[in-house]
Amino acid sequence: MSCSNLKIERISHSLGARVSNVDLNHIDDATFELIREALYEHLMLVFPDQHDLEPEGHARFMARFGELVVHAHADQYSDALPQVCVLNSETGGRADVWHSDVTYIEKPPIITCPRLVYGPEVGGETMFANMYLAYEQLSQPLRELLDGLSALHSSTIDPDMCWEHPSIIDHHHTGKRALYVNRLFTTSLRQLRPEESRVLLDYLYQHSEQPEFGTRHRWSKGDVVMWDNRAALHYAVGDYDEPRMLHRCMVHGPAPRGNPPRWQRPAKMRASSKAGLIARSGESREAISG
Ligand SMILES: O=C(O)CCC(=O)C(=O)O
Ligand SMILES: [Fe+2]
Repeated sequence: MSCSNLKIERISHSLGARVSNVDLNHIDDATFELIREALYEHLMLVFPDQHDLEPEGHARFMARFGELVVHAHADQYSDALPQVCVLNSETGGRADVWHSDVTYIEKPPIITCPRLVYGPEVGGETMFANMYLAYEQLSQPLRELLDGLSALHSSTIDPDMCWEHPSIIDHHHTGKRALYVNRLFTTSLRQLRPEESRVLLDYLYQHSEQPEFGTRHRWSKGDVVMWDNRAALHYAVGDYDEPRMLHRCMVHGPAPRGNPPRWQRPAKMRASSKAGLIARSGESREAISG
């Protein structure tokens, strides 16, 4: 299909666009470039009516963005296509906590793209938040503080899988600054004391999850949705009982860039029951593969 037919319409004030008049099985180079630029401009794209897109075509389309990720903890579609993972609501494939995917590794995916295989008639929507806006709408002093702090992210399934990233990142493609912490995987701000870290992270989650920064997608059969996993958060609303299944591809990218920490980690504190409680609160996080 020629790129002149591509139609891109914004779907909310904060992020997201619907891309129509395109068949993801047949994309020429010019159309692909328009889609990539639209993704980085709108952070989240919806491609309706991709009824003929099979897992092979889905993976082929996504591989144009870069090397595909094989997720360590998610079910794989098949031995031949381990890059397509299966999120089945009946076997734990639910993610009803705000997050960005797999931030607990050195190089978290830059793009995530699920396709709805089946889902409930109503409900099972997915919410998104724009983390450029979250950054921009912090006060100058708080932005400056965060700029000097790194954040620890750890897997909810294997706590030995963890990585430290800047809490403010410079986006690898746009160069814009984004807040880079999420409720599911970020466990501490490393240069603060545990109590300080808890309070500040709680504030940052509440701030970034506010409705003004977000939008909500109601899925229809044939929908493919794609997001910028460095500049957007998402939340899969868990309000349904019917079976729901997604096939998902993710794209590898560089390690998140940002300024180095400006301070040392605080000296080890005296054992305090309060600090222990705060440190342990991470254990109550549900095991979600993200
Ligand atoms: O179930 C959804 O809508 C999204 C699930 C999710 O978190 C993901 O695909 O990364
Ligand atoms: Fe996710």
